[in-house]
Amino acid sequence: MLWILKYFFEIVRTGIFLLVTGCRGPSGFGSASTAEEVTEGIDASGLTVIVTGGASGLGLETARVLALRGAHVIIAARNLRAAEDAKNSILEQCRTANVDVLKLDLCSIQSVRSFVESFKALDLPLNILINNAGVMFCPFQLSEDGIEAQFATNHIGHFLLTELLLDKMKYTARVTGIEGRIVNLSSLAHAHTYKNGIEFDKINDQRSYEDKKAYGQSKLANILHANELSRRLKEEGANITVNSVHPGLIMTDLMRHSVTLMSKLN
Ligand SMILES: NC(=O)c1ccc[n+]([C@@H]2O[C@H](COP(=O)([O-])OP(=O)(O)OC[C@H]3O[C@@H](n4cnc5c(N)ncnc54)[C@H](OP(=O)(O)O)[C@@H]3O)[C@@H](O)[C@H]2O)c1
Ligand SMILES: *C1O[C@H](CO)[C@@H](O)[C@H](O)[C@H]1NC(C)=O
Ligand SMILES: *[C@@H]1O[C@H](CO)[C@@H](O)[C@H](O)[C@H]1NC(C)=O
Repeated sequence: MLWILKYFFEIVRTGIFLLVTGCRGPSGFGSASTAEEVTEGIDASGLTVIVTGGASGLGLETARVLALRGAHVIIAARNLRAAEDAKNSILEQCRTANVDVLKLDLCSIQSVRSFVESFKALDLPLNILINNAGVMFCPFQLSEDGIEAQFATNHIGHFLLTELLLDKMKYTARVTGIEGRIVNLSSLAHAHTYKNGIEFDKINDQRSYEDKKAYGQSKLANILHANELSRRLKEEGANITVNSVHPGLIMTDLMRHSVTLMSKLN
């Protein structure tokens, strides 16, 4: 009997209850709230935002609604055609939207570096960085830098991207007096990882690779990184907050490698 209570308490405590029921949390919003509702009345004009993976799924909705609120949105995507389509679909709904597309393949260190160069060449401020792009449960594969693909895309690429953009973000926060934001899209899946959490010695080891645990590992790295960076920025007195979020369970292309989840779509 006690374990039922304990289990129930756990569901409430971890927010799964709110997630499934759509009940509103302390913020006044719940999992049933839309991005438009959450940002209603917010004037984001004057803010510049980078959304990685902004050409589809959650990233596209994020880019769309931020643009709707007046932000200058940079869609960072590896597939430029999809990104141009995304940009046009946003413009169709909102003629005045300010959206740009820049090439970024997070699975490539070289590509992350050239993205940052192109972005800096635009000479824009940077207020918000949304580390959203991700892959899930893909078969074992090494990036061109020899790193396992989920870890390379979900964590290493974003790690480097954030590092390279941090000066720009600190500068923007300082001269504008507006708090900067870094958001990492993590997942509840961070709790489902290898026995030792992050297997530092085996990240690129095909023999011990398990697609789901490797995803959890990369998502755990997202959270740990957000926590540590947040701590350091606070210590430095930089006016930038760092958060990681679990966005809920949404049927997007992310499920392309998961037969079980895909079958729920039909
Ligand atoms: N959907 C959920 O239920 C859920 C739950 C928990 C966490 N999340 C997290 O939420 C984030 C967004 O997921 P989503 O559901 O919106 O998935 P999605 O629809 O598959 O979108 C992911 C985006 O990331 C891009 N991407 C993948 N690899 C990339 C790379 N190497 N370089 C640049 N872009 C790359 C994809 O581009 P391509 O189309 O070119 O591949 C796509 O635009 C992910 O970080 C995911 O882990 C989602
Ligand atoms: C998440 O958070 C920190 C701080 O934003 C960043 O440096 C790191 O690269 C991000 N981690 C990811 C996406 O793995
Ligand atoms: C930090 O950001 C907040 C919110 O934008 C702002 O009110 C505050 O004045 C900023 N602080 C500094 C020291 O710039």
